[in-house]
Parts: sequence; C-alpha cells; structure tokens
Amino acid sequence: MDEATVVARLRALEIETPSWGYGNSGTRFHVYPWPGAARDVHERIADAALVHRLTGCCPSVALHIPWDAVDDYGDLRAFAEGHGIRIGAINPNLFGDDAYRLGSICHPDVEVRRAAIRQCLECVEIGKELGSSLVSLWLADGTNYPGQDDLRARHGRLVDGLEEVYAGLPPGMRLLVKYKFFEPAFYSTDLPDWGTAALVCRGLGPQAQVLVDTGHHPQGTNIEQIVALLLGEGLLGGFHFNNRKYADDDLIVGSVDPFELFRIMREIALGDSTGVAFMIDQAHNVEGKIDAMIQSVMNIQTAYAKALLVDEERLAEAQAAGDVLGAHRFLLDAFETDVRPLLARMREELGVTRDPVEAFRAGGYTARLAEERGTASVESAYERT
Ligand code: LRH
Ligand code: MN
Repeated sequence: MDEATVVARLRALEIETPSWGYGNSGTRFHVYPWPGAARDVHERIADAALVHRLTGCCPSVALHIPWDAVDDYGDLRAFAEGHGIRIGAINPNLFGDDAYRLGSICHPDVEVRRAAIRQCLECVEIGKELGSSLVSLWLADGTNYPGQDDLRARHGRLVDGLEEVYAGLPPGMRLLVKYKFFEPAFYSTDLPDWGTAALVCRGLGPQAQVLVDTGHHPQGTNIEQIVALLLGEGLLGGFHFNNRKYADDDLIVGSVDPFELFRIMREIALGDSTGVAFMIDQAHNVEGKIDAMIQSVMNIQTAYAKALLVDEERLAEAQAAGDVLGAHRFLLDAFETDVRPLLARMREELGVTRDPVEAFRAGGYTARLAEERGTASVESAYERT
C-alpha cells in the first residue's frame, strides 16, 4: 500500500475514549488517587476533549450509566459539543446494584430482570437525547457454584431480556453485546465467549453486533482469528481495547503484547471495518490518566500503521506457494518497521503535535488540572476521592 493511502487510512481511524478511564480507579486492594484526576462527568468529558485536541482522532467519549448520570442530558450534550467532542457509546451498568447479586437480565427473579431491562431501555432513551447511536452492554451475570442455577434457564432469560431491549432500539441505533469468560462470576458466565454473543446477536437482528474486549479471553485465545471471523460474518460491532498479562488487567493497550495488537489491527486493515467502533476500556490504577489514554491511542495507531504496511501481494504469493516462513516474514517486516516518522507526518497533517504524550507532559496540564481541581497533593487528592 502506498504511503498516501496508509496515511489516509490512519487519518480515518477514530478512537473513542471511556469516561471511566479518566477518574481514580483501583483494585479491590486499594484506589490510589491521582492529583488532578477527573471527579465528575463534566471533568471526565473535559479530559476526553483534551485528548482529542492533542491527538486529533478521539472525537467521542463513551459514558457509563449511572456513573455519568445527570438530570439534564441536553445540557450534557451541549457541554460535550462545546468542548469539541460528541457522546459515543452508552454503557448500562447492570452490576453496581445490590439487587444484581444473582445477575441482572439472567436473574432468577422476574422483578429483578424487569428492572434490568428497564435500565437498558432508559439508556436507549439517554442515547437518543445525547445523539448516540450505540448501546454497549456487558453483563456481569453468572454463577459461582455448580448447581447454583439452571444454565439453560439463564440462557433463556438472557435471550428473552435482550429481545426486549432490542425491540426498544430506534432505527440506526446498535446494541453491542460484550462477552467475558469470567469475573465477577467464577463458575459460569452467561455471556462467556464470542460464540454465545454471536448466536445471541444473530437471533436478535441486524442492529445487534458483538463487542470484542481484548482482555476478556482465556489465555492463549487467538483474538485476531475471532475478529476475522466476526468481520467476515458482519457481526463485529466494535472493540474495547486494553491489554493484560494475566486476567482482565485493563492495562494500556499494546503495553504487554504489541505484536498481538498488530495482528488484530491487520485483520481490520484487511477487512471492511465500516461501522466498527474502536473504543478503549481501561483502568489506570498507578499512572496518570490522561497521558496513559493518549499513549493508548498512539499504540493503536502504531499497530494499525504497521498492519497497513504488510506487503499483502507478495504475502499472498508466499502463502499460495506454501512458503510458511517466507509468509510469516512479511508480517515481521511490517511489524519491525519504525512507523514513528510516518505517524508524526500524519499528525502534522491533522494539525496536532508529532508526540501528543510529550505535548501533554510538557504542557503542564497535570499541575494545572490538579490546581484547578484542588487535588494538587496526594493528600488533597485522597480527601477528594
Ligand atoms: C468488565 C468491563 C465492562 C465495563 C467495566 C468497566 O470487565 O470491561 O465492560 O463496563 O469493565
Ligand atoms: Mn473488562
């Protein structure tokens, strides 16, 4: 692919950042507050807008409801647009309520299921007010012990519940169904893998597609093969990018296994990714939130740039000739290409700096935000957490 086409494809790549990635987050062990970290939905949107100003490719921010709930969504939409970004995917939170101990849409109790479906339909209405065209749904639903509940009955509830949510979608809005093989459930998860999510989406209809979280698979899973298959079936609705070494660690995408990210983005480069939502889902527990998000965006761009540089023509010849190593080396050539100069030129074309992380750090944003938000010191950050 010639450089101009590579740059054009790179410029067309839009990456949505998650509101929940800008606030203080932690593990069950502790939450370490970061000076200047966003404390409410307006600060989270403002930080997402800063990431867009510095990268030029993050024009939307995903919200999580009720974490980002407000009384007037019209105001919130105007606030975001006033900061130069739009609201992206709406994430219903069906795990943060006492009632959901045994699940939400798959719960044995019909009243709890009804409440969960109502919450999803509220998110559809919120999405309409905010001009969003995506509801991305992850269910923590599952069981912890064999015999705790009937596995077939739970799947039946899942399908029935999602059919009601799907019926509430206006034309043009998509339901992205996200799977995860375990946690917080430790015996069975009702939406555990791509196959279950694909079956459910096929059953629902064309406005339902699968959301692939790169941290939600058992070790050793060939994620790019799942991506290739879902793309080929028109079932790939989007990604929640992050990286992990062990479980759902939600680390900076590409920080543990950049070659895996390259292989995933190559399937995107090869296929028609129109309508695929490229979103990040991360938690920055020990590092600054904004520069970590910018680095994540740059890592995705880097992987995509390298993927676009694979000599697909000669690779196809080697594959046809059964030249196993030769074929593999075409991927290595691209992966080992230094694409930083090309990305720097692309950013200049976009009117942003060559290295947005450096621009953030040299720009004194952290100190300014900490000052403005009164959390300059860790102590004050503690008080405000
Ligand atoms: C579950 C998950 C989910 C988000 C949450 C923050 O692991 O990825 O999709 O809502 O983390
Ligand atoms: Mn996750």
